[in-house]
Amino acid sequence: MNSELPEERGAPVGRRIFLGTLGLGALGVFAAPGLQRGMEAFLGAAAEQDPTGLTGLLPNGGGFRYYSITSSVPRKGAGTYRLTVDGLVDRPATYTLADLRALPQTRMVRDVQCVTGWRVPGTPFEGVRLSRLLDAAGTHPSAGAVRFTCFDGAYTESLTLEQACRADILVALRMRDEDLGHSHGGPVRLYVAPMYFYKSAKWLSGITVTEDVEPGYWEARGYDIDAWVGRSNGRDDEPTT
Ligand SMILES: Nc1nc2c(c(=O)[nH]1)N[C@H]1C(S)=C(S)[C@@H](COP(=O)(O)O)O[C@H]1N2
Ligand SMILES: [Mo]
Repeated sequence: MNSELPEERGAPVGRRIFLGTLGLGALGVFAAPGLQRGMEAFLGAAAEQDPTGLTGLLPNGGGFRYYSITSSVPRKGAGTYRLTVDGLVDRPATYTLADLRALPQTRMVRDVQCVTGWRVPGTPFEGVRLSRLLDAAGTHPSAGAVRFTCFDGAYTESLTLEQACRADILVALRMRDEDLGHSHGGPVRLYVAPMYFYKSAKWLSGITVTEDVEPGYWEARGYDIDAWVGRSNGRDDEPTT
């Protein structure tokens, strides 16, 4: 599944019907302020009908857009969430949400920039530095990259080990000073502050240390692997860090 670009997918008729449905639903849900839970339910329902990736057109609150490459994503919370760290490491580990919350938290406020053009200024993210989890695991001398997997069962991302050790990359538990909601990739997403937002994998479930970079979902479909804001993907946006 998901082997083609969104623009190339789906029958045109189905897409028209889908967008029509979406427009009506959006009016009903987004007219009411403060209905975060209702909005998440709506986004989930919309994504359910959307094998095309067009949910990227949906507002996700506060200037964000909702993206998911899968039609549905299971909900995970304190009881069911697990993050595994494995691959070329001395000490593989599995973290619960409580484990992650017990580690030192770093809060950063930077702009968020999507490669499709939208930008959200001054967004607080908070969580555990990725470098801390990698240090705890102890990477082998042959390690050169990190691969990220998600409990949506489909999205992947990657960084070089050097990039992954930067201080401005978080395993984020909070966004805008609230626990990460499901629609933003909660309970835990990656946050790669200096790069386009597609690097910030939502619903993070696995961190695997590898020898070489394995291109992530969008990179296998043409986006740059080194996704520095303003210096990649043919764009000249203001850097976010
Ligand atoms: N698991 C997963 N992570 C993902 C994506 C996705 O489709 N699935 N989309 C990426 C893209 S292109 C963007 S712009 C952001 C959108 O995050 P948001 O839905 O919180 O606005 O998530 C990124 N991480
Ligand atoms: Mo994006």
